[in-house]
Amino acid sequence: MKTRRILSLVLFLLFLASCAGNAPNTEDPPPPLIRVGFSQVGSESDWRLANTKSMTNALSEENGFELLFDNARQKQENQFLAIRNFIQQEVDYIVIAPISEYGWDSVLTEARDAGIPVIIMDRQIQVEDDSLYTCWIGSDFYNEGKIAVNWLDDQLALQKRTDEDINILHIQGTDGATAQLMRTKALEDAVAEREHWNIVAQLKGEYTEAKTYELVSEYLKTGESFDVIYSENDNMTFGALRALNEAGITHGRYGEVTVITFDAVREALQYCLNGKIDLCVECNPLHGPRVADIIRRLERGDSLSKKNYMEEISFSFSTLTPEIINAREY
Ligand code: GZL
Repeated sequence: MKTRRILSLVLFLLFLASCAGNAPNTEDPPPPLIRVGFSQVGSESDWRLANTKSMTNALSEENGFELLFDNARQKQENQFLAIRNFIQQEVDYIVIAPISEYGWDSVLTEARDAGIPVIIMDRQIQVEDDSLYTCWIGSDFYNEGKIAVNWLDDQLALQKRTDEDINILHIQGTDGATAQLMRTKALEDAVAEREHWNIVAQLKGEYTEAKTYELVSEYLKTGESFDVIYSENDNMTFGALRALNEAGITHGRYGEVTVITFDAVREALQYCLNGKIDLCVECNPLHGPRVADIIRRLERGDSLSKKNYMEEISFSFSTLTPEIINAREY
């Protein structure tokens, strides 16, 4: 921020000097680019790739930004290194998509001491002093989970199965990610309130297809049966379905196992239209334009709300069409 203000002043003085000596200069110098350091979780899922694309498209040079991008490859220590590097390079803003909610106090204090505003995007963070970050933009992950459990309630009522024991295989995302914590809490709260719902196992799929395929293949060897898969992102769901298919277990609209998934990337919606997934709960990754708008408003000195939520919906076989899928951005 400091560098950019000094640069603006120098450019303005040069501009005045050019006016004094010659004919008025009709070509105003372009304003200096806003330098943004962005620390991204990784590239673990289709959702994450869509999120990165949205950010790089919005924070482009033609839009007035210089983007310094770092992929932490799902390791928080890589995020700390990247943020310290951004501070060294005296960026104007730091944007963080945090891997986990915890451990941010020290590095964000360094950013504040350097006078660099921090915007948190996607998952949230827990810090002693929330003035360490300017604002957050992301999803209401608990509400996403509520959408899923309320839909399951309705389906079981339609099928007259409200008094039947319902065994749920729960596939969780990265430990400590807000999406994991809140989607898990929504399911666990629902199970606590329903005497017939039972979580048979909680597998930690790390949001990846490969890890989940391995865990579900292993789990199926126990012979435990289950009626529902509640999977905290689409890529883990794809891994689980691959394992079910290999074991000859049917799933989806007419299958033995009801499938609930989160993110609603295009491939998951296609599975849903084909009757192989029952419910896709949207988690909107297209934060780029909103983050760019937040930075422009900060540049103007506008006030901002601390938390900014994305609008989200859900999709099932009965609401999806090929046109809806084709119109999706990710
Ligand atoms: C949710 C995001 C999660 C997605 C996963 O906002 O943090 O991380 O649900 C991604 O696909 O890996």
